[in-house]
Amino acid sequence: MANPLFDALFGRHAGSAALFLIRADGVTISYAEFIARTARFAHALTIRGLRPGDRVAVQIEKSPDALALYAAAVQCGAVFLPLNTAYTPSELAYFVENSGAALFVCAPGKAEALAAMAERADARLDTLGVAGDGTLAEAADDQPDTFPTVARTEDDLAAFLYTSGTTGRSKGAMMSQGNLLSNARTLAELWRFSDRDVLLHALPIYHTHGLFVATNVVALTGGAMIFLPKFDIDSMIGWMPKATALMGVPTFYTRLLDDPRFDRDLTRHMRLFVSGSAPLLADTHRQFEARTGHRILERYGMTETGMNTSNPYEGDRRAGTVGPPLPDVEVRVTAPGTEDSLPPGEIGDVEVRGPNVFQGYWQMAEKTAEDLRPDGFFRTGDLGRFDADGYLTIVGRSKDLIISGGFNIYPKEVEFILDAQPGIRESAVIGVPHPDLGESVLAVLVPEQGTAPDIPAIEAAVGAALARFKQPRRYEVRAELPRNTMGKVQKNVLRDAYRDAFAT
Ligand code: MCA
Ligand code: AMP
Repeated sequence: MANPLFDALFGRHAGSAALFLIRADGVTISYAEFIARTARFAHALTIRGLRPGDRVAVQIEKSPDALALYAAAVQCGAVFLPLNTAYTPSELAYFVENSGAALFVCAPGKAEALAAMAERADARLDTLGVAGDGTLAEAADDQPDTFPTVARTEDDLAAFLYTSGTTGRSKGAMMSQGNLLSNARTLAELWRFSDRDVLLHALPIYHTHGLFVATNVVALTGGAMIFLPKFDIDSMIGWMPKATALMGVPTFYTRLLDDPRFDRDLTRHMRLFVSGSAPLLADTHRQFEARTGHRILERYGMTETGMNTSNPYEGDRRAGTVGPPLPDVEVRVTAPGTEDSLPPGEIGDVEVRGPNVFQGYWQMAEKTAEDLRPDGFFRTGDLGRFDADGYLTIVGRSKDLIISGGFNIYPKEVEFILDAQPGIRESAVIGVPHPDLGESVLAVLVPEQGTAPDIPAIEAAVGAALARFKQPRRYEVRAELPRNTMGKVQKNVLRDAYRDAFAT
């Protein structure tokens, strides 16, 4: 029976001896082996009682088994909910509870610490490690290596990805099979992926970039991936000769450029370098070309929409721009507060419509209605402008968001913790330029009059509550926050004041 996403990505390769994954230790996994492992996991999920439409939340380290769990969720019609491995138990509790996950899969070493949370959320707890270990792997091991794929349509949900907002808690962006499939097809064609490609994969697989852009595009076209646990400069340099393409966040490219081994000879055979998730400095783009002769292809996307625009494969890849809209995606730049498109050259709100745009936020009809217009355009919260020839440039954000090394941090979430600390009257969290991460987190604290904040105690409280990447890397103390006449905190004034805080 048909399951469009599973059939297109995995089902079509059943029995194929072609290479799919190359692990960091050199061990290879063919499509046939991967699909057999997937089937075993699909049986294990079914035995656990997971039914089509049920959510399976996972916080596990990157591994071929972790990827097979994604494929298995798709095969049995479940909704896959991947979670950042850095999230703390209190962050996780929200996602597992809010999604109503029937099953929560974590790393074996974390099971003890997370058991009570899973129980409170009424989710069954299983574990999956990187060495074929864990309770879910054990349940899968002796299952059959084929599984009757559960029928789905393109409108059925395939994944939830949580994304924060400028106010309130994180929202579960509901992605349908059709959302993921249309985007993978469009990108594969535009970027000319084929079964001859070998993608150097060093991104995490709990975000759109590493999972849906990288993995889906490669699986759709029958190529292979060098599947590294994380970005490590020596492994990147060591494996580059075996790859044809790389997808990364801008930090990947600045780190590669910082290494003298990364040169024209090492990259001569490469077909494509793609960058996204955060702005790539035009300067990095130029340095990259001068060093390697390759022009990085920059594209632009979001969790709620997948990819929206891309510089061309053939033709001008323009530094500092994110290229024209994808062939099946409409992008408009509107005058703030209106639905009126602005002419080229004028800066406004970037809005997106197409088969890539998500189905709404899980159980948040009001938030969905705020961001998704009745005519189908999604308000991205990014500010941009079109050139006369249709290239989009992202010039900033109307949403209060920090992007550090490709990870999103919503200041409100950090300020909420800081404001609750003893002796703190209020706080403002901002992103300031950082040479390695693009932006880094700086907190401005306003203490109660006559007190000095206890920074180590504040750091400890923040550390217990928030993933490491969200924690401020620097604290500044001020008597008050700059405010405009409406009383709104002027974060731009703070960003200017601390612009050089992380300069080297
Ligand atoms: C790790 N750390 C970070 C970050 N990553 N701190 C701030 N920002 C980060 N991005 C912290 C760790 O907690 C640790 O803290 C220290 O930095 C070193 O950790 P390590 O694991 O060695 O990190 P790293 O190797 O330096 O990692 C940096 C990285 C990684 C390679 C840039 O963060 C990364 O792979 N980022 C990619 C994110 C991504 O895939 N984004 C796509 C989402 P300490 O030592 O102090 O304890 S956006 C998306 O999907 C949209 C749709 C799109 O358009 O693509
Ligand atoms: P996320 O919510 O994790 O999906 O992050 C999406 C946000 O990342 C977008 O709304 C943009 O602000 C930013 N982003 C992604 N790609 C680019 C890019 N190429 N240039 C500038 N910003 C980008």
